[in-house]
Amino acid sequence: MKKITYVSVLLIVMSCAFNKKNNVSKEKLNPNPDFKNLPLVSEIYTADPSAHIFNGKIYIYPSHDIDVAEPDTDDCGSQYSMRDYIVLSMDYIGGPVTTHEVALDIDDVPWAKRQFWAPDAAEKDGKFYLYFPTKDKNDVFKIGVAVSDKPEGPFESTKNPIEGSYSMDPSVFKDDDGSYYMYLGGIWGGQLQRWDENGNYTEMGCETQDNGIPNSPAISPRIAKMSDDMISFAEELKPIRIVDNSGNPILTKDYDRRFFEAAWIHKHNGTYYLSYSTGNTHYIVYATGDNPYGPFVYQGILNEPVQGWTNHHSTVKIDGKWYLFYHDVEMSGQSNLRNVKYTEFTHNEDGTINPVKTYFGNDFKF
Ligand code: FUB
Repeated sequence: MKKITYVSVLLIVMSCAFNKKNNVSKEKLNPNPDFKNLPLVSEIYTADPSAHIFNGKIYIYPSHDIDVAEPDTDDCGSQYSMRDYIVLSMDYIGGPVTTHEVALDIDDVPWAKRQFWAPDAAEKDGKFYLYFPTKDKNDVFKIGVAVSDKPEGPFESTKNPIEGSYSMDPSVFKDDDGSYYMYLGGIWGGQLQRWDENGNYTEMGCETQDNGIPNSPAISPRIAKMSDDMISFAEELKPIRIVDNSGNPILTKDYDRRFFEAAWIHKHNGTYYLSYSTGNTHYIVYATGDNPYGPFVYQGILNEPVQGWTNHHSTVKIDGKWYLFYHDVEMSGQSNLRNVKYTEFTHNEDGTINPVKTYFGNDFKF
């Protein structure tokens, strides 16, 4: 049983208040959710947590959700209209959480128009790099980068997006040899379907959500090695193949397994684990490979659906244990007002991951 604390009571009261105005969510929320974990912070809404150990502390780079008037009438993600980033930190796992000052505001990004979506961060030679997706003046998602001497910021944005970048949900993985790789992409509102695998762009509306061919291989997330300067790519973005255990590509129509958004890499016992969200089936699943570029072989579920439409995560090893950082909508009951949480997860001896379920009781229905 989780402890009933002052914070829990406050959350229940807030949750009731927000549920009353829950007229923009599409999902049917579980009427009696029994969550296993508490939100990390309750003073702001946070989502899409990218967790790292920097300078011996745990830093979490989340999206900062805000309540906006935009209705959820399409699948473009217009209700996710965030405009700044705020970093969280803990000195140790389970310790008090610090909510830092604003790390980056959209007004300080010269090329940005709207929507600060899921960010990530990396450290190199004592400098910290915040990678973030936002729409440019033409409403096209690109990836920006901002630099700081401190992990919590404030960060200073470069003048332009990373050349050759597109779509959203960047995550940056540091390999054991000191190389850094960016993974990115997301379909539907994330616009990856507008870009072919050679980086050619076709303008299209939100009604075109994938490649439109159910039996064709699903749209792939992309990878590029970072240059030494950490603010540019050392190569063009390349697609990452995700295949089943017979080596056949996961198909567009395979909604339980195909890539949607939120690509993240961790390395365990020499194996590369690519985990990602399946979007409209709400899983975080994972596939494994023997190098950063793949191909990656689909293995199974890492995180069962959470309450709320989106499911977005990161993984980090702390003191020899693996933790999953994720979000749900316990505080608001509203899909675009999320709260970040974490829980431990484990790998089996054969390398598979024990799927995480972050609530007690029946599965959520969508
Ligand atoms: O937070 C906005 C978007 O929702 C993220 O970029 C996606 O991964 C989804 O969580």
